[in-house]
Amino acid sequence: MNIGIVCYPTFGGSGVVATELGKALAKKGHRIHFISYALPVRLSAFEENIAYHEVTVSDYPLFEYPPYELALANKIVDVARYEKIDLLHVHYAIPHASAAYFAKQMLAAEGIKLPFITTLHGTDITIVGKDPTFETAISFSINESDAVTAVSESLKQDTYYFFRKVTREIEVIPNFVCPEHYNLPEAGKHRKFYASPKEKIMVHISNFRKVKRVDDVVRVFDIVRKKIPSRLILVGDGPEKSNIEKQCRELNACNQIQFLGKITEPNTILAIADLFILPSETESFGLAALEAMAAGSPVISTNKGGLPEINIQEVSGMLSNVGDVEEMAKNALYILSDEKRLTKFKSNARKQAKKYAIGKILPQYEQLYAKVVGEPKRKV
Ligand code: GMT
Repeated sequence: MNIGIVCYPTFGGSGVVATELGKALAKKGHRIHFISYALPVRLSAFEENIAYHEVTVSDYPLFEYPPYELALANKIVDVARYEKIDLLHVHYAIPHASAAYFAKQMLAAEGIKLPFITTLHGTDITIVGKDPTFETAISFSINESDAVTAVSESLKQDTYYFFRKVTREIEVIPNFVCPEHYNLPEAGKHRKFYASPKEKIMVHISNFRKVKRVDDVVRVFDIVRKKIPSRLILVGDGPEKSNIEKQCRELNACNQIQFLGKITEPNTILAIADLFILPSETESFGLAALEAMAAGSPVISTNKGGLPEINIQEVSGMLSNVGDVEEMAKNALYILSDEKRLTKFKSNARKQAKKYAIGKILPQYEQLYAKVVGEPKRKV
């Protein structure tokens, strides 16, 4: 199949899922056209069957807000016309679903059919999308999609709850990992650069937005480090970063906390993690937690959104209420303080992640693509 994929090119989970999905589809012989405003971060090397089409937006001085959505719709039309794509798959509703709808209408006027699938990722529904500024447009473009998927059951329910006008059936296709990316026995030799053999390593990866509650990560670590020799590695960057640096200084913990920024291969850090911590306010899925599990790291997380669907209490990790730093620290100490228990949690985490191996999830997307392309055309 000839498939267009629209996504954000950044480090966020939706862009990562879209890129890894496209790469896996390309390996199976599909021709993939990524459409975005920059090269997706996980698409750094040449890959067979993959093309990249950049959306450029006019910087005419009149535009205080450059019309990205219009430029994107135009690019989709261009790619569909000349590359003859069979199907468009957009990741993250805003503004990708409405741009896809607009492109579909423009193409229909030329007699070209372009069905599109919208995958909802999380904040496009739970934070940004439910903002009244977007609500009507989001509901409309979800309803007009030829198929809609959500990355967890929780996100599907949230969509119906926040968007009362959404009537479209939503299929849950969970996020996935490529287990071989996380099997890095060689990475262990880097451990000595981050911790002594006696110290445990806790890791957190995020975009440092408020919703991630990175301050709770540091507060949990501050309790843990007083009981067990340990280090904290923080991966990623974002608006809260300088507050977190300040917090580390105030706690006198800078010697034990390392900020690595936006590294492109977090799997090498996850390979040396003893514990991953994700205390988010909400998380539609928590791809970072799944990646950590795939690398054999148990997860301390909150119990909100889709997290309980992937992190299983007392199996792959432990879950707590949002903000319950004391309990999260108690759970972290419970896992880290006993070697046998830690080993068991690590092996359980790997097993749990294998349920989300790409080999199991990819066919679900392929079946959906076949259904959408084969289906009689919905109203144009
Ligand atoms: O977490 C973010 O703010 C980024 C966002 C994104 O678009 O990348 O993440 C969302 O999508 C991921 C991939 O499906 C999910 O794993 C994250 O849980 C979800 N984030 C939230 O729901 C906060």
